[in-house]
Amino acid sequence: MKVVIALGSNLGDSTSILNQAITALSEFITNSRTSSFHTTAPVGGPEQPDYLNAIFVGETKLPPLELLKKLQGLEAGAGRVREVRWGARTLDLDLIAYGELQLESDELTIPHPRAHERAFVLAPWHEIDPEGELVGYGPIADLLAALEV
Ligand code: A4P
Ligand code: MG
Repeated sequence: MKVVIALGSNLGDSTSILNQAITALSEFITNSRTSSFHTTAPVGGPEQPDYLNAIFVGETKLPPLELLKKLQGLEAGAGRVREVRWGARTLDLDLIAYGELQLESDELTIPHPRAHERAFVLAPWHEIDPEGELVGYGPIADLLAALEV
C-alpha cells in the first residue's frame, strides 16, 4: 500500500533526528522518496521553536494500526515526551494517507484530519508528488494554492 508520512521536529538536533527516522522508516517502507527539510513557523500550541518538517512516501505491507504502532515506537525512541498538545517535540510522525483508505477511530484517523489545511505538510508533499491527491479533499496542488491566497 502507498503511504504518506509527515515528519516534524522542533527540539534537539532536528536534522539528525529526521535523518535517523528516515533510515528507520526505510526498514518497513520500501521504494521511498523523501522531501527536502522545510523550516516552518509553529502552527497552534504554546510559543515554541520553529519546526523542521518533511514528507516521506513509499510502500508498505503493514496494516494501518501496525504502521501507527511502529511510528509511535520511533517517536518514543527519539525521546519524545507527551506533555502539552501541539507542544514542542523531538519527533512527530503522522500517518497522512494510507492508499485510498478513509478511517475514523479514536486511535487513528486517515487521512490525517488536519493535513489538508497545513502548508508544512502540503508543501513538502507537493515537492515530491506534484500530482498527488489527498483522499476526500482533492489534489494537493489545489489545497496548497488555497492556503497561499
Ligand atoms: N492519531 C489519530 N490519527 C492519526 C494519524 N493519522 N497519524 C492519534 C498519527 N496519529 C494519529 O497524536 C495524538 C493521537 O492522535 C495519537 O495517540 C494517535 O493515536 P500525538 O502525536 O500524540 O499528539 P500531537 O502530535 O501533539 O497531536 P496531533 O493532534 O497529532 O497534533 P498535530 O495535529 O499533528 O499537530 N507546526 C509546524 N510548523 N510543524 C509541525 O510539524 N505539528 C503540530 C502537531 C502542531 N504544529 C506544528 C507541527
Ligand atoms: Mg502527531
